[in-house]
Amino acid sequence: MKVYEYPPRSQWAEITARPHLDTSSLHIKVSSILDDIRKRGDAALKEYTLQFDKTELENLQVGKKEWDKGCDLVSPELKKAIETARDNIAKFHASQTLEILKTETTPGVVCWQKPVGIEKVGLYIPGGTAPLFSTVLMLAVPAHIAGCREIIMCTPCGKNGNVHPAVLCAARIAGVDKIFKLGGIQAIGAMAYGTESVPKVYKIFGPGNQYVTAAKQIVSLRDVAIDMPAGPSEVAIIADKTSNPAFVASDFLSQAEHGADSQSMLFTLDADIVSPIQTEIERQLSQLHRKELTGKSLEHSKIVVLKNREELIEITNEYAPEHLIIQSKDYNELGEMIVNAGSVFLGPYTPESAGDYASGTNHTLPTSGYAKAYSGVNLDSFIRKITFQEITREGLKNLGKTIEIMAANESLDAHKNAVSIRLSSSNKK
Ligand code: HSO
Ligand code: ZN
Repeated sequence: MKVYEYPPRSQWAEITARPHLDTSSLHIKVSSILDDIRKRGDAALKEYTLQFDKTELENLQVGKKEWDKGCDLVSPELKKAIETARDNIAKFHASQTLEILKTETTPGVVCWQKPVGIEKVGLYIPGGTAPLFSTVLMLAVPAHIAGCREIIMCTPCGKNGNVHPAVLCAARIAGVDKIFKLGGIQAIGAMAYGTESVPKVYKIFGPGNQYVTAAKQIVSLRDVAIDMPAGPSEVAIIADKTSNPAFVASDFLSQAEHGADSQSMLFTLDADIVSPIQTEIERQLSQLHRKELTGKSLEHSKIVVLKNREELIEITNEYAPEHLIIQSKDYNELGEMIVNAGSVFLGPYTPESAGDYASGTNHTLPTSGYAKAYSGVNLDSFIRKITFQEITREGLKNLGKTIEIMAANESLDAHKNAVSIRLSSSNKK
């Protein structure tokens, strides 16, 4: 962990920079695999799964019995926890539903927006050492509320050919329709193009490694929409002398634990709190299962002591963290000043873990500074808003001149005629 005390502004760009992951060199390799999947469908999916994941698949889809059996392996305690999380995520995302508002912009001219769920969505859940079944809830629950008609999911299976039981259980509880045992490039290609077994979807969601990210970028150029650009996970914490060093350290580590490329940042005005927090980080780190990997991520994590409140807020907004935890005494006031962040956690009893699992907010969030322009996944991510309008004869009389003048000035006669012809017609229907 590097500590910066009162860094000059000229150093801020370096402090807030993320390690740049250049996936362009991967693109040629990933593109050729995607092309092959597009051409050869299931056969290509099976071959690449054997080559990359060392698994021979007969059926790509998880059968009903297999799904039931996986769910039975999950303890009642975990099942209940998943259900509680599902309920809170559902409550929060349902609260984002928009009321349809009809607006009369000119007498006789009525316009409105109707939210419609994307018909077919594909969710990607990575495998790895700790399959994050919580991500299944974060994607499938809002998809359901949005009214998506077909929700499919791809996730790699283990060497034994089985998908992790908790992933199966979360998918059942969240209402996923079909699961396919596909990981990495194969999963993204299958959902983007469709194959004999895997339906094509219109939008792909979910995190993944650099191969998944490259594949999502490539398929999004032509074939399918994607949720957002993805990079390594990160947290920034703002703390002061009233903050509990053990709480701060636990949040710092909870994000670092995700992967060697994760980043945790601490911003403070109080140089005195740095040492007790560092001591706590060392103490808690030594007790973690994933202490080696977490230690690696700490190597590029940073503690920054700033001169004043303006600097504190400015550097936080410049960093635009995926997660921001504010544990200072004036956390509400500071929170109001935040304009760039994926998700903000206010006060000493609001750990990021709450949002990661069960408070109700979504944990699929913009990383790498994308919080300056993107929102995290929410109900809108699964919806298109279709505009409607209805104009009466009287309404067209009121607005017609404006349209005709504009059309004429764009030299678009047919546009003008579409109004003139109606207004001059004697047919009152
Ligand atoms: N912090 C992660 C989400 C997660 N944490 C899943 C635990 N499980 C990215 O926002
Ligand atoms: Zn997390």
